Amino acid sequence: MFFDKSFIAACGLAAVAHGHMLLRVPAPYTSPQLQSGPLDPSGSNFPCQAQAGAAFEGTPTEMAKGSKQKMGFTGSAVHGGGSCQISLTYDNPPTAQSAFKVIHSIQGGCPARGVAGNAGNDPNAQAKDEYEFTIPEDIPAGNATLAWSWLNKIGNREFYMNCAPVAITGDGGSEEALNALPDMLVANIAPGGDCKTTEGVDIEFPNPGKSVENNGGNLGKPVGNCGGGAAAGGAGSGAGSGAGSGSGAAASTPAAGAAAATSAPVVRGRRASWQS
Ligand SMILES: [Cu+2]
Repeated sequence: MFFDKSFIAACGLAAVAHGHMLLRVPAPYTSPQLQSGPLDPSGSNFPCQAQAGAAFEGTPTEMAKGSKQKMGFTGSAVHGGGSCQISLTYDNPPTAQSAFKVIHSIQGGCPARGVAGNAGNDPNAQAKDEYEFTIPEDIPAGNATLAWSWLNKIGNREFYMNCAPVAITGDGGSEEALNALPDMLVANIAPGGDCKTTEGVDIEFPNPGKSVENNGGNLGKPVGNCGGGAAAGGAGSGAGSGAGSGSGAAASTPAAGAAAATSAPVVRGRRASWQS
């Protein structure tokens, strides 16, 4: 049937019928304007729904290190939930080579807890569920991009990613602590290599990090070469010592141009598997 359940649940086919979920809090970038729907399978708008010719613009939300923050959404096409991550990069603007470091993982029940299918059909509705996360104390201050990534449970195999400009404030912090966080899991699109999710499974992240909300559900690992989501500290002594020797001056100012240039190649090296 034209309107059977699987058709309705398939984002790619039913975009007109239901719209999709959009990040509401923290305030997303105003440019590029958020598009309704998952990222293109080719990765052409990875990360953050990047668009050729559209600069990343928006007023950063200030977030103090150690503070509790809230994440919320607009829309009702929650696709049975799934699993989400909240990640940061200090690259301005974020690029396909940026390392997004995970500060919180939600396994099952995101962006809606306890919903089997969709939560209605109003793309403009404020989603009921909100999620709390903490800005780590030990990461650097600076302007950053916060990413919400979502691997939906029901429907087409997709990768959603909306981003928000944030200003991390507070003293101290180190690039080493940032680099030790896991890399954001990318699946179902070209930048994720052959890493895929399975319909009906709430993705259990290979490396969710230390801050995790577990909502149960049908947890299971992604399939394919998903990189293990290894923390930077475990990436090998070569990369570790390289970062250390090159980043002594960069540790407290990752957003500064010179510091970012010093650290970026090390980070990129870790993500190179899907680029080659
Ligand atoms: Cu959708």
